[in-house]
Amino acid sequence: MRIELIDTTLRDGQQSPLMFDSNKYRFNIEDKKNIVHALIDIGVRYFEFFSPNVSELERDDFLELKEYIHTITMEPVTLLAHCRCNEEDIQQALELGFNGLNLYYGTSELSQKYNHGTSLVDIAKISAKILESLRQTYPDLYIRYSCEDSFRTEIKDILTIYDQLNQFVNVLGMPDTVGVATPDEVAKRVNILKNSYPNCDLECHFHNDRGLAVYNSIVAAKNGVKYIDCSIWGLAERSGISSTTALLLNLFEENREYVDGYKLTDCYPINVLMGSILKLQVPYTEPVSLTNRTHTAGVHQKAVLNNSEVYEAHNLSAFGVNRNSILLGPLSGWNLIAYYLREIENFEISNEVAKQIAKEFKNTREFNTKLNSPEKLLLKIVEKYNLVKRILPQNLSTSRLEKLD
Ligand code: HCA
Repeated sequence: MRIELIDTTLRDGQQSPLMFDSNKYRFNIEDKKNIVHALIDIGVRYFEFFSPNVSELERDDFLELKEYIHTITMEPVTLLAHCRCNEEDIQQALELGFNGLNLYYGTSELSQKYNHGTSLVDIAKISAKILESLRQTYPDLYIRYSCEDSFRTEIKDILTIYDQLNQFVNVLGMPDTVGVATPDEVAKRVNILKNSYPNCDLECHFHNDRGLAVYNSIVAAKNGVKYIDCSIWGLAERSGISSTTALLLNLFEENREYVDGYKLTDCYPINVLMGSILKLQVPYTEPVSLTNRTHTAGVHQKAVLNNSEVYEAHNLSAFGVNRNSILLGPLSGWNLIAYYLREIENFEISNEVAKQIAKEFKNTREFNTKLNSPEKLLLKIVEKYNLVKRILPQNLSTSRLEKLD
């Protein structure tokens, strides 16, 4: 079964502290169009937006994006408003043209006490009443209902609520709002909900406070969850949620059917797109990144020059990372130095001389000034050796040999 990714880059993503760190605060309409376009190209068909009452700007941008999306795909796309389960928010969303609702109500004891002051009994009663009439008026509307902070809400309390409203919704959610879920608990709860409500699909939203968001998402998928929330770079409140491309990579590794119809080669470009919007490098923790094909230690570099699979287990070029990177630096060994001087600087150099140069290069203490790039330092050392440069024909001088042999 294909897993449907629910993109929330434009909702939870804009709640990320990185928006502040990058002085961006919010995506502008061009950013949003580029993001949505790239995600549609990848194959995402579900997009979550703020509830229209969050701000006029978000409201206006949604209207423009809704029109824009129709110009880029003929396929059905579900545009979800992330709304509190109250009549006013729902009404505004429907008037604006959303064709899906991601409704939520905080159900943990903390939420009952400090967020809204409503008891579980009342949450169930209020929500069931709203949903029943919503379903009557809009028989085809995509409706998801979630107990927010599910993993700090006792499962019996979730069942009490979902028992009363499952017949009115398409999807029941299980957000791990503060990132406390563990894989065992995810598997257990998914199975309880699956068995209790066979007519509803399930959706998960995992925060990364313990670094488990992607792992929990995979466990959810393996246990039968159809919809998983994610965002580019995993942008979301605090340390975020599952990153779209990390999720696709892991779903792919687990079971090819999960990623049926997704254009995986667009994964790295979408991470670079976010980098260009935020003016930041793709995070080094992103699995689908050039960093993940970058090698610094001598032993690694030598092996990778011969066969990159020695230190690259995942086929990241299938995810759009089309090249790898070997960084000349203080940990490089003579193999890379010989390679660099022969193939890139065109010097005639024996292995013995390369070894001597490597020794000097590794022992230099000048690596940490910005002015001295490792390449400059190396060439300074090389000057003393009076090496001869090969003169290459013009047409060859730009086509670099990428292997030692
Ligand atoms: C929030 C909380 C939320 C909602 C997730 C959901 C969470 O930012 O309002 O409704 O699926 O993690 O619970 O992101």
